[in-house]
Amino acid sequence: MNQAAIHKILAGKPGSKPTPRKLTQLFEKRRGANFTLIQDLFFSLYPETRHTASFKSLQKLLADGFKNRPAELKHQDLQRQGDGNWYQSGAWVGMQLYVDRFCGDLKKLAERIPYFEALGINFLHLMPITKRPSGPNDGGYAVNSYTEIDPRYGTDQDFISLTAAFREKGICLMLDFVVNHTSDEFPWALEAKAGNLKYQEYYYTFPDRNMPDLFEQSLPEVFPETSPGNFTYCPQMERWVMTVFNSYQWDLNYTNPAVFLSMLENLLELSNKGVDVIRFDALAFLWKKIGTSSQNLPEAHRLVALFRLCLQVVAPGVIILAEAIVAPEEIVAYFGKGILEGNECEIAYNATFMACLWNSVATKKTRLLRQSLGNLPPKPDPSTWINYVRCHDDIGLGFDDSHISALGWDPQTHRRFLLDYFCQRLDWSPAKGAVFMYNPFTGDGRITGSTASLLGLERALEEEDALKISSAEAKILMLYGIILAAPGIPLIYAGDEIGMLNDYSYMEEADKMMDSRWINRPIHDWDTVSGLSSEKNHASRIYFGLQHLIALRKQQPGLADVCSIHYHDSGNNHLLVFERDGETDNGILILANFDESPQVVRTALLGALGYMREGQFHNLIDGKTKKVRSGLLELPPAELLWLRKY
Ligand code: OTU
Repeated sequence: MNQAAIHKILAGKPGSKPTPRKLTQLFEKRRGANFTLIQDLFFSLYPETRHTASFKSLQKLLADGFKNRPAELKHQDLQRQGDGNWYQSGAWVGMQLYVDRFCGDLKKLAERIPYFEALGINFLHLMPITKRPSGPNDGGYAVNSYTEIDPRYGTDQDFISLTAAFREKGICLMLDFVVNHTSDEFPWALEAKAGNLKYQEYYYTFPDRNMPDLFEQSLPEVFPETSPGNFTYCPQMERWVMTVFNSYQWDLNYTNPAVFLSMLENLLELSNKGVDVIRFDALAFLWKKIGTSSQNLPEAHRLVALFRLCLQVVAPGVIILAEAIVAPEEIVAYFGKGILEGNECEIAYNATFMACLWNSVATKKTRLLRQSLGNLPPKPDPSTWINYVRCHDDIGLGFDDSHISALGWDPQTHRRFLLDYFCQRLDWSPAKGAVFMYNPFTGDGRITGSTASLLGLERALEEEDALKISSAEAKILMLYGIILAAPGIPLIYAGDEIGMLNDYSYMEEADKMMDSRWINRPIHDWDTVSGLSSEKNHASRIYFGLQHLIALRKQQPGLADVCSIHYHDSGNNHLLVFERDGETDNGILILANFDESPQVVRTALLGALGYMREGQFHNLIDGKTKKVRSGLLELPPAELLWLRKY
């Protein structure tokens, strides 16, 4: 049983409106229940603080955090401790967006709530909105503040009002906590540059290249094209500073307990503003050790669990998403293992699923997907996935090499093929993507581009080829129809709902031109939105198709996270076939054809699984029951079926 489950028992049945006294009692209980674990984790990371006041400071932060938490949020916390885990409901459908590029600012975003409601979106990930440097800032992932709203988005008050409006409408809000690094203009960095030794210890700084060179022997590079190496020389400080990401993103030194405590304070403050899900950015990188890749180290896990257990004492309704785009089994580890099982992050990005979907698009085959996902270690019960097709970052090809080899493919050559397929190096490929961060030494590269452009819509529109346009539309809806049926929270990338293409304008902006991820961060096309009308053009067909799938998903109890998933081998490698909640009457069988030609599946399989009776099957998507006369059911290219159980 994880700590959250213990808290549920301690909280008992939520009364209608608990008194402040009762709320405080519950806080004390949670603090008591988490105390030993918090203490253990803290002293295991910071053994030298045993005889100092650090642990007392931590306790005070928790008490202050609770005191400052608005009563409304305390009540919401208690409601969320009711039956089940609120984030595992099948009713959540998310969207990720840049506020400025989507609609301008926070006030205007509040006015767009009807747009979200119409599509069925009730979970929003807003890309960073706090203060950042005016020059290059990695889309806000270089932070000057963890809690103050950047004036371009509005005021702190606008933000508080927005969170209140979201609460009223039942919209869940996710924001980033850029936990691994600050910008080089963050107050601590400015102090460090000015020679303040205390703050130099907030980062990894070194007087010469000795330590950096030792680290470099085993540290991979995240942005080899724009920010090679992992250290940057700071002339003001006359020291080298660790910068694993961009040179202006300084890695925080979590071996210093003061850093943990200050960041905990920031985390609690952010949560108290009414954020529901906190996205822990780049959390795999939190602990550094010479001789290792400094990713996914056990200390990083303990640190995340420590943040989590502290946050839970103050705000049990707030949960954490792991942004760990790492090897499949390493991702699952962020749900917590051993004594930390279910005590680390509640949600993680299902990056393996995403990468395998794109692999299936290029190869038109599904075995790698089935094998990779079928072989994943099971996630703990109280955790869930975010399933997505595209996000603001690149598509990393993070498959397990052994799975690629098992298919008889050479991993290196296969990755090269995927880059060629998506990044315009093969004449016959419909995809129009771009390479991100090609590393000539390792041959590694990642892929970027919008969903629609990667699936051929851009090229098809250029060629004015109606058949190719409809093929691209079908692929978009097929991929989204798959993630909408997968266990977890589906997350739509804003713009995909109207089939937005690559945006090449970044090439003209000095602070963006080197970062091809901007190709998929478009300015939302409201003209297209206002022209949406049933079946008229590609944007309309995608939008209404997606709207229909979202509504359908919410009606199907069998698609909630807690329901089982089972991948079936249909004998046809072009088809992805998986079943949700198959043990019950709510069972749904999902079939998708990744090939460019029609493909067949044996009706005997559908019958044996309970999705066919007397030669008939019922497809929930078009609401039709059809009869199959032969022993084979044929799926046209990019066809998606959600079959109802008989
Ligand atoms: C995250 O991604 C963010 O999503 C990016 O937008 C940021 O640039 C970055 O952190 C720095 O804040 O390197 O290319 O293996 O892939 O954490 C994306 C994990 C990234 C990394 C991921 C990172």
